[in-house]
Amino acid sequence: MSDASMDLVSRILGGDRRAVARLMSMAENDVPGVKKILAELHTHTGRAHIIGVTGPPGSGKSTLVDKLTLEYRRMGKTVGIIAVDPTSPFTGGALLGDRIRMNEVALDRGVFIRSMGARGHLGGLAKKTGDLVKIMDAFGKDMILVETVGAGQSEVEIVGTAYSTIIVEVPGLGDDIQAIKAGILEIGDIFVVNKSDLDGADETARELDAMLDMNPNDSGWRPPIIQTSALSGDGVSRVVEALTEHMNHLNETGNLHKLVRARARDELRNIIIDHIRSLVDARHDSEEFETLVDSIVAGELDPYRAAEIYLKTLEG
Ligand SMILES: Nc1nc2c(ncn2[C@@H]2O[C@H](COP(=O)(O)OP(=O)(O)OP(=O)(O)O)[C@@H](O)[C@H]2O)c(=O)[nH]1
Ligand SMILES: [Mg+2]
Repeated sequence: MSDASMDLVSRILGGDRRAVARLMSMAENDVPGVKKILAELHTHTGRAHIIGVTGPPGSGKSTLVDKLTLEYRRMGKTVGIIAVDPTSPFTGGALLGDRIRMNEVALDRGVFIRSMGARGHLGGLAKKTGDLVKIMDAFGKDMILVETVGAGQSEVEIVGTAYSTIIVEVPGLGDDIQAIKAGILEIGDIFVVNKSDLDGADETARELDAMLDMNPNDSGWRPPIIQTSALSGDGVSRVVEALTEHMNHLNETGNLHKLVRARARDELRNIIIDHIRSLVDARHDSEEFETLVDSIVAGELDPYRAAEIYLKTLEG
């Protein structure tokens, strides 16, 4: 590894915020050499409690994340916040939630905030989020909060790196509540009915409860449903308690080990796929490749057989 890379690693481990921001940009842009730095940091990870926060636009995720952060800071824990917005073209520490983050959380040295939009990350947002989580973890943040908007497949993947996932809903879902069923119920460890200062919170909580009854999971954990008003902070300490209980549950049942293993498995698989892809990309206009293309066009080879032949040359 180059001196500059070594320097970046030691600066991050030493608590240098600018070095962290720099490496995060490098990871987002996938610059050459970043893999070696992430590899070096890997041995310094594994301590943080990673928490996913997802839910519909405007449900109060950022407000809740800020209030959770204040609670954890009071408990003496450091916090990393990663806000992912797959619908935003912007990236590099700007935008999402920032309008409300001009407060004590943003000024606190024990908190590190990073936002990431979709630009240049098509399909790879979940992986990039995983990289940012890794960097926050190596940086020594005790709690890492990953906020992402929505309830679709990409959000499920983005919060897939979390140990505990909070789903934030709001009162008055009515029939819409059915819409959150697919995919989201399974990933929710804690359900929050935020904006409970508005009408209809009890009813939404009851509907969620009924849905959870109809879809029991086999992890032994019944997700609690907590009413909050993130704006005033009401109920937020109960979310903190539930997160602690969920982490204890994961530890006691051995489910944490299973989660960690599943993550390691995904990561290894993705690194291998990336590697093979880059091998193919680097040589896709090589002489062997073009000769095979000619053979296919000339009707001498079918593309499946040609692919087999080509893969053999990659192995060598
Ligand atoms: N009445 C009420 N309003 C709230 C509450 N929590 C948040 N809000 C307001 O709801 C709006 C959206 O809050 P955010 O925290 O930005 O919501 P979000 O889910 O992060 O929004 P996106 O990231 O844009 O999807 C803001 O105007 C908040 O002030 C609450 O408990 N009660
Ligand atoms: Mg937000």
